[in-house]
Amino acid sequence: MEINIQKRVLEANETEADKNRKFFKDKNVFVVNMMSSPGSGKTETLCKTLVKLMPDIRVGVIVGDICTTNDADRLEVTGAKVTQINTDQFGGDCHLAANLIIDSAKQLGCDDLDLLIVENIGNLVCPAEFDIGEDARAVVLSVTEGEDKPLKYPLMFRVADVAILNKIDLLPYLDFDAKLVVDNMKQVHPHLPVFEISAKTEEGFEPWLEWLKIKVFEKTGR
Ligand SMILES: Nc1nc2c(ncn2[C@@H]2O[C@H](COP(=O)(O)OP(=O)(O)OP(=O)(O)O)[C@@H](O)[C@H]2O)c(=O)[nH]1
Ligand SMILES: [Mg+2]
Repeated sequence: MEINIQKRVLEANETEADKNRKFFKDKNVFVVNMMSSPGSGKTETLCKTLVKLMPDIRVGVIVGDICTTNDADRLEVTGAKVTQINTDQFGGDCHLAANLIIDSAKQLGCDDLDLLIVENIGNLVCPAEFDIGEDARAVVLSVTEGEDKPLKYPLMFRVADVAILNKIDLLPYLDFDAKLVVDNMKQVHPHLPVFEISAKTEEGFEPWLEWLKIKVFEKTGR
């Protein structure tokens, strides 16, 4: 019974995701769904990424959290158009479902955007199951989380189109094997592109920015 309910929820989500996909296609905007466990550095990575991409690439952000507008406040400083979704109004969901995205996207007004980034709620499990009509999924893992996480939470890495290994500035202070975590990611998803960065020091950003720019160009022609 529980399995049937879960199946219906995901089927209903897929219908909404298809509507979002059509909307984003009509608006000719490239959409990235950024996911990770809480605190691995999604917002910090985005703050640095947005400053480096704009104004050449016009970026908007929808940020999801259960409570607070902290992340929207941090992201707005970059000058990007930002809107926050708080799921505590809808029961405190631990992921952004497709039906929550469209109103925020309309509120941002995607007509003058090349790139829309959705910072999903911090959670390495549920967001991977909910298609939001995005073009690409990015997963962020930080070096403080353990090399085994891609093996323990494989769905997130399987559905990802790109992975960011963040906080590499901390490597000198940790017993963390960066090669092993990348091998584990590739065991789950063999050709997954992985970018090793520090959102704090901005080390390693160029290949990640280049990947994003190419993807935006491939969809929008801009
Ligand atoms: N040393 C170091 N700290 C970082 C780095 N990136 C982020 N942080 C810190 O890690 C903490 C969490 O970063 P956030 O960007 O808020 O993480 P998040 O994934 O957006 O968190 P949620 O939205 O709550 O899921 C903050 O204190 C950041 O300053 C990094 O590259 N190096
Ligand atoms: Mg955040």
